[in-house]
Amino acid sequence: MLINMKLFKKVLIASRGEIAVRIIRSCKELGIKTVAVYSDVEKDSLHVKLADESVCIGPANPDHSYLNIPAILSTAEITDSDAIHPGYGFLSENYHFAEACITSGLTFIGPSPENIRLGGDKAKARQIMKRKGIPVVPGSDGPVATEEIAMKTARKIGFPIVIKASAGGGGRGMRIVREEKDLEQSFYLAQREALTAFGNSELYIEKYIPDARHIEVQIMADNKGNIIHLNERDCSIQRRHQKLIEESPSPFSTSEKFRKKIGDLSVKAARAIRYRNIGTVEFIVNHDSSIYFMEINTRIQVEHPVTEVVTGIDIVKEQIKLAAGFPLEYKQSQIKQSGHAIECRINAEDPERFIPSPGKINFLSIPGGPGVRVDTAIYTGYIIPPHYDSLIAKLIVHGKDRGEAIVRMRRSLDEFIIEGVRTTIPFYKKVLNHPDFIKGEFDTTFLEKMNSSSQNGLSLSLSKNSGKDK
Ligand code: MV4
Repeated sequence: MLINMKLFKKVLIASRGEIAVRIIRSCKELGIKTVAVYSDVEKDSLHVKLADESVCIGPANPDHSYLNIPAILSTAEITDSDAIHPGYGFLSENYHFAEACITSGLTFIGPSPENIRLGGDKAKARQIMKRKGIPVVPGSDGPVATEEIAMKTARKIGFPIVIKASAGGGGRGMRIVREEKDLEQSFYLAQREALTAFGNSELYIEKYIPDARHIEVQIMADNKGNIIHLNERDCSIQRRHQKLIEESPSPFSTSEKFRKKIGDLSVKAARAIRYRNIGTVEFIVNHDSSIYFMEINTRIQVEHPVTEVVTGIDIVKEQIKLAAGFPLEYKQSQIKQSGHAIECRINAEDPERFIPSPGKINFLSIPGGPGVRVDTAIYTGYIIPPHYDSLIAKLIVHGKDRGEAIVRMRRSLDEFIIEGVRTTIPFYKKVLNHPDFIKGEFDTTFLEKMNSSSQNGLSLSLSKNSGKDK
């Protein structure tokens, strides 16, 4: 039911690759014109082909193209766009960019600049959530300025602890300290790393929860303070804090009681900071099912299709409508979860060493059939540039239950043919055949355990078609 509020005439998508294609698709269904921006090595990319208009905004180096705020804003001006969608990555969590869009008279399709600023200050966000009665991991109350304060905090909560960067997130700059004797050096190394990586050396401390689960909840809020959640996603299988496999529901949330609890907590967290638009609240969940707030992500996430297929909701469309001032279209009671979804992030990387493998795709055949979705911007003949993230496709499957989703994912990985570059498809075939994954018994240490068991000669059989992904 669309009330007679105006949506946008034209949206500039300030991103590239599969997420730019994804946003163009939702814009088209809403009758919104689209503007693609691209760097001078991407004139043949799919998001440029699909957009109504496209403008080259600079050279391959993202600093001078996809991160070039003046170039993006002036492109919005000359194309007469009335809104900007930042996608994910690049400027999507840069609150200066959100402010600059608004100052230029454009709608920023995302949360408020204040939400983004706080989402980017992990120590502050943690402190606010704690004060609002949301459970956080025992640790420092805000940032720790000196090694002495860090030591005092660590002694109070007990080792192992983890040192995190306030401006970090996604585990970047995270250091686990298992014994007191290692704290001083780790603290100063973490400070230097945070300053180099984020331009901000501020750190905070938490008790390290070993063998935890990473469970996050999709939230949606309108500009009137109505907030709902779209249930959880389990993202515990990560490599160097890069999520690899995501699924919903979490195999760990076996009871509706747990799912309701983590869902209610995510809405409470959003309300605590007067959140607007869509976002994701991340939690660490202990083996005893205790739930701890971790951080809030103020953008559309790579793994959003997992939630889309189990709820039947187009999250990008809702994001655009919420940014235009529309009220939430759904009540919490209308959010139903049907079946089970799994996503594998396919990267153009060596499947053992995860080293990028850019180049020309000589032949591509995409899986399909019941319950299969592939979000991608590649095509036969496309040249994967070396300048950007190596994610080339997201393979999402939907089954009536987890068992069917696993079998469907295996079948789809076998069908997926990408020739000309190396990909991580063989890696996923291993994971989807691993007994612990099949049982749903995995946590954040799954990859270490899988690699150490394969190194001890217990290597898992690669699927028979692994050679296809050369
Ligand atoms: C933690 C944790 C355990 N204890 N914090 C990693 C990325 C970011 N989302 C937060 N992360 C974690 N924070 C405390 N206090 C476990 C993770 C974590 C993780 C850690 C190491 C290796 C893989 C991981 C996968 C998911 C979450």
